Parts: sequence; structure tokens; C-alpha cells
Amino acid sequence: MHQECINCGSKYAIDEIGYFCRKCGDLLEVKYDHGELERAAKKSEWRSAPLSVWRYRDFMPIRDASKIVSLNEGGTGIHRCQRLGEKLGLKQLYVKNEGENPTGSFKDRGMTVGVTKAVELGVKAVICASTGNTSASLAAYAAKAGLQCAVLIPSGKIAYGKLAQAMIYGAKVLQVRGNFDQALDIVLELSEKHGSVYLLNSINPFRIEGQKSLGYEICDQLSGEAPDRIVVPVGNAGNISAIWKGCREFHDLGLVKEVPMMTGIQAAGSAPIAHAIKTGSNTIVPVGKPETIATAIRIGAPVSWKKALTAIRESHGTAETVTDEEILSAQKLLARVEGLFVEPASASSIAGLIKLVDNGTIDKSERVVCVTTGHGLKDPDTAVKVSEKPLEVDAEIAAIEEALGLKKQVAVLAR
Ligand code: AN7
Repeated sequence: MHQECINCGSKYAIDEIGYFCRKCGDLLEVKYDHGELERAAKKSEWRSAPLSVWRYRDFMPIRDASKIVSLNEGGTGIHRCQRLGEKLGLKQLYVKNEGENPTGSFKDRGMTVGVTKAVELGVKAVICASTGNTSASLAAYAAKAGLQCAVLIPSGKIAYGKLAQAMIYGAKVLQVRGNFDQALDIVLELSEKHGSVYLLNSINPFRIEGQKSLGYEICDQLSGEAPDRIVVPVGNAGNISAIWKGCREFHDLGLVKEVPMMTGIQAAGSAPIAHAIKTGSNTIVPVGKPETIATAIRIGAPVSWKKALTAIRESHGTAETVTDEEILSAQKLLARVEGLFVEPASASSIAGLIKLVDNGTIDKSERVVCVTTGHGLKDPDTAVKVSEKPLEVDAEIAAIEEALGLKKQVAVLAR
């Protein structure tokens, strides 16, 4: 087990702290000896363990189980969406609802492993830049582990629920006058400069290892079969890369026969990866002033873009953009037809699904899993804004009957 540069293949020890390759500056990923993972897969205990990130303990780069920092993450529901599927003409549609994690987003899968690694490494302070969910998750796991935590968020542009979480968990919250990309640049430089501050953005390869459990789990929940397609919202592009790593590892180990087509969805105003895929480019053009109502994915220079392009191309997947209007209408539809309340960024996977079915890219016979990445209560303001306002009525039966349209019906029954 070691860390390896995704570009030049330079190898680094598993316990070495460093976020980029010293030779070429590209990202690192955790690599295992095939035999090591094969032995893990052959053991039988994990198959009978309950669904969770740590069911896959032997597939993770953590060796000292006594150090695990957990709030019981993973094991989220995979919801068969019969009614939404019927509306779109899809026979087999599922939503993997990551809002069911301890702090309400998929970030917890990465943080349980990343913060456990931080404890193993003996660091005392952790930091991240965040559009909201990463800061909420890191703050919680740092609290559980007794580590100091600082989070940098773009001022005035993160959802209120996420801000409340980071604050109540006791993180030092800094609102940076600038956007997420600027905040990320600062924490990157800061963690290079101060070795004592451990960086837990998704360039940290241990976070990706935790998040790959999302790929494992989807395959396990579908009885050892990969779906035809996994549709994921894309911001910094860590998650789509991680899910692909998980699916590929399960495939290499013979645990699934096929791999899914990885399909990334970006908000139209922040879509450098989707543009690269559509234009067949091998690189991205960062968006200087990213905009979208889905603040979680309001990211113009996704750090894991190269991993994401690889995931999408290797898997014969695709990428699509969706407008704010399409996102909000998908959010409402999912809530009203399936009883699943997800935040706007998460609903982008549903909006993307609708678009790709409409334009014939997704075949109606496919078995599709849409990942919804964060809970709807993260961003109550947007939900209230797009919904019908409550009617204010007098505290009298007659007024309520009138408001509910009950009067006439009662009269008919009485006759
Ligand atoms: C709900 O919290 O980047 O493509 O700083 O919160 O792995 O970045 C959040 C990202 C999708 C995109 N859905 O995932 C942060 C942050 C939700 C999110 C994404 C995010 P990546």
C-alpha cells in the first residue's frame, strides 16, 4: 500500500504527508498491492457486517482499528423510485440518498477515514476550504476526535444549515471575502507552509478512499451487480472519482461483472468538466466567476478534474449541464413524487437524468442510480422560496374548512 502520482507514477509512503507529487505537481491516490485487496475480498466477515464505511475496513488504508473516528457513516438507503421512474419511462430507477449520513452529506464517508488518518499521523489541527458540507462534516469529526479545526467558507454564499453545523461543532469558521476556489488556494498554501495543519479537502487521497465506499455500497445493495449508470453531481470532482475507484476495484476483484457508466452533472454556470467532456478536451478551462443557486457545487476550478475526466471516459459515461431552473424543478419533483428532500446541488443529478433521458443519451432500459449528495434541510431558505407559502387562517373550524375546500364535500355526504 502506498500513495502514487496519477500522472508520473511517482510513489510515496502511505504515512507521508503531502498533497501533490513533488516531481510533477499532480494529485496522489492510494494504491494497494492487488494481493492485499484480494485477501481482503476473500475474507468472509465483511459480507455479513452491516452496511457502513467500516464494513470495508480491510479495503481502507487504515491499519489500527482502535483509532477509528466514526459517527456511523454510510449504509444510506438506495430507494427504488417507481413513481419517478414511470414519469420518465425508466423501469429501474434508484436514488442513493447520501443525506442520510450523520452530518447529512456524503462527505462523512471521506471524513471518517481522513480524520482517522489524521489521528494515526498524530496531527493536532485540521483545515479545509468549503462550500458548506465539507466544513460541517470536518467540524463534526474533528470534534469527535478532539482535534482543532478551522474552516474557510466563501462569505455570504453558503447554505444556512451548513454554517450552523460548522459553528455548533466548534470549528473556527472564517468567511473569506472571495469564492470557494480562492479559499481552496489559500488552504493549500497554508498547509504547505505549516506542516502542523492537516488538509482535508478532497485532494487528500485518504478522503477519496472513504468515499469510494459509495461505489462498493451501491454494488452490494444491488446484490453484487453494478448498475448500468451512476449519475452524480460534480463540484470539485472528488466524489465522482471516488465512486469510480470503488467500482473499478470491485470489478478488478471479481466482485461485480460490469462497471457503471459514470455520468457527471454540473450547474450551467460552473461547468468546466462538462464542457471538457462535450468538446472532447483533455484539459479544463476554469470558470472565473462560477454562479449557481446550488451553492455546494459553485466551483470554477475543480481540483480533481483530471481524475473525473478519466472516470467518465474510462467508463464510457458522459457529462451534462443543468440550469438553476431545472435544478429547482427536479428538487420539487423528487420531494413530491418520492418523498425525498434533497438540497439543490443534489437535485442536479435528477435534473441531469431528466435531460439525458429526454435527449436519448440514457436508454430507458438502463438500470440507473442517481446519487443525491446532501439533505434538503441543509438549505431550508431555497426550499421555502420555491414552495407555495403557507396560508394564514383564523383559528376557527369554518376558516380551515374553507381553506381546505372541505365545506361542499361535507354537505354532499350529509345529504
Ligand atoms: C451536496 O463542501 O465541495 O464533486 O466544500 O456538498 O466531490 O466536490 C461540496 C461538494 C455535490 C460536489 N453535492 O462533490 C464542499 C464541497 C453536494 C456537495 C458536491 C458537493 P465533489
